[in-house]
Amino acid sequence: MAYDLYVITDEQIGHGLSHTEIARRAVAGGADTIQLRDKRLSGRDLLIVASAIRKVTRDAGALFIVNDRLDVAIAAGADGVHLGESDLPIEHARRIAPPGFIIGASVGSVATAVRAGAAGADYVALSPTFSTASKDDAGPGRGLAVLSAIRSAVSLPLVAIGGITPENAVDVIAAGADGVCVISAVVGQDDITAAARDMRGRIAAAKAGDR
Ligand code: TZP
Ligand code: MG
Repeated sequence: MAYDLYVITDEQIGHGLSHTEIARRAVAGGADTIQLRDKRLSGRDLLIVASAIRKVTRDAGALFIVNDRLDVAIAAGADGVHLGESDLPIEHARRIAPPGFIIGASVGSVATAVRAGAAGADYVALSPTFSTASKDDAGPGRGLAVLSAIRSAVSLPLVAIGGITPENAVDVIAAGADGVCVISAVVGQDDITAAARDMRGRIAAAKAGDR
């Protein structure tokens, strides 16, 4: 299923590999969703990278999501955009997005998850689920209790983002997430493909109730 293993590209954490190479290695290990995230790039440069990742993900049968930039996501033919609380409001993005376009939303509580669903989000990400050094302004981890409460309150696909490791992934799935969204646990590893494969296996085992 989409969002089981959702990998965000990051060239700093990826030891200098390009976004496209990170995406290539992650999908080779079974990542089913790739998000391009780079706050430094201009729209024009982001579009060039997004177009390359579009090809990699299409060839692999993976979803492709662009962080923050709905315009770039649409221009590159991505499957969707991921929006946070300081990005375009979901309702407004929905008005511009083509039919079937995926809009994902970062949420921090049950209330914001319910609101995102009502506004038209296609999936929600509890951000950050645990504390993380990968995003400067992520704030404190919200924890598994909030994840479970969101699971009870919304029927949309739910992913956990922030501080997910091979060790805690099983708990995250057990708490009700449909998948995990990671940077360092995959992109920060020497062998990105092997790390993705390992994480995917753990998620599959957790979903099978095989702990
Ligand atoms: N949004 C919320 S936490 C986060 C983002 C982009 C960083 C996740 O990185 P890691 O290394 O998986 O904790
Ligand atoms: Mg954002």
